[in-house]
Amino acid sequence: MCATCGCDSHSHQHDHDHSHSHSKTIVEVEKDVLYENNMLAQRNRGYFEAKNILALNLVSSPGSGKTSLLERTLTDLKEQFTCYVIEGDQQTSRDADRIHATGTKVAQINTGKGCHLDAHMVLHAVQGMKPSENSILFIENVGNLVCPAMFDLGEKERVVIISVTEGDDKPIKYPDMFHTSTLCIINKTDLLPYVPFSMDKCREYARQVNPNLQFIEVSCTNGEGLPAWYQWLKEKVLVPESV
Ligand SMILES: Nc1nc2c(ncn2[C@@H]2O[C@H](COP(=O)(O)OP(=O)(O)OP(=O)(O)O)[C@@H](O)[C@H]2O)c(=O)[nH]1
Ligand SMILES: [Mg+2]
Repeated sequence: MCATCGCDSHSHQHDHDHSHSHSKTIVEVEKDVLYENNMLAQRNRGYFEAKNILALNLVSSPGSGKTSLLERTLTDLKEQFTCYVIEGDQQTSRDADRIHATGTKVAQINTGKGCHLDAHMVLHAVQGMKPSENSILFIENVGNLVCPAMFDLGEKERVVIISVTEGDDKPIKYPDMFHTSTLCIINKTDLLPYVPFSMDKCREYARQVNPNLQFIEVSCTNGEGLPAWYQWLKEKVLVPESV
């Protein structure tokens, strides 16, 4: 159970009449937490828009390849964009160390018992980081396909990463994450010969929960497909009007 979002409460949301007092209290707390989060997310979004910062929230199960994707991206695009990274993990600065090694400014957030980043954490990280105008801010969320879906961070786009080792049915088992994302990156395609993963089924399941979802297939290990991801990024970056 997450100490901050009370995700334990979700198992209480049945269809039948359920009037235990503890259940009612938990739902109210969840509403309050999300209300406050959404207000702060709007504040973050306004800040990002004012400074023309493209903020992207990278979400996935643990180990799908979020940090690997960032390592490749930051290395390959360092001459073209100014980038910043916020790293979310329960413990350690291992991912921040990997990002730091690419020469990118990075802030690590350790959530402790928490299973997701929230808008308040991002606000604090951004205040310390002071990203420059016309930059890209990548926010790597805690590896978790459930709770981060509920927490708006003020990002422009949410990018969900799934790797072929996880099984092609994840989009219908964890629909909220795929429903709230703009782009789905399917990673570890180099392993396709060794695992029972149907690309067609995965896309079909994902479209059932989000007909507008875009897909890019990549391998962070051999670099296959990364140019399509870089192209997607370039199209999202708003070029400031010349003065
Ligand atoms: N074969 C293969 N392995 C990959 C690929 N991308 C990442 N990996 C491996 O997958 C493991 C997890 O990668 P990470 O980038 O740490 O994953 P993550 O999503 O950042 O993990 P958390 O931050 O713990 O949620 C590492 O051992 C990577 O080397 C890929 O495209 N192919
Ligand atoms: Mg990581």
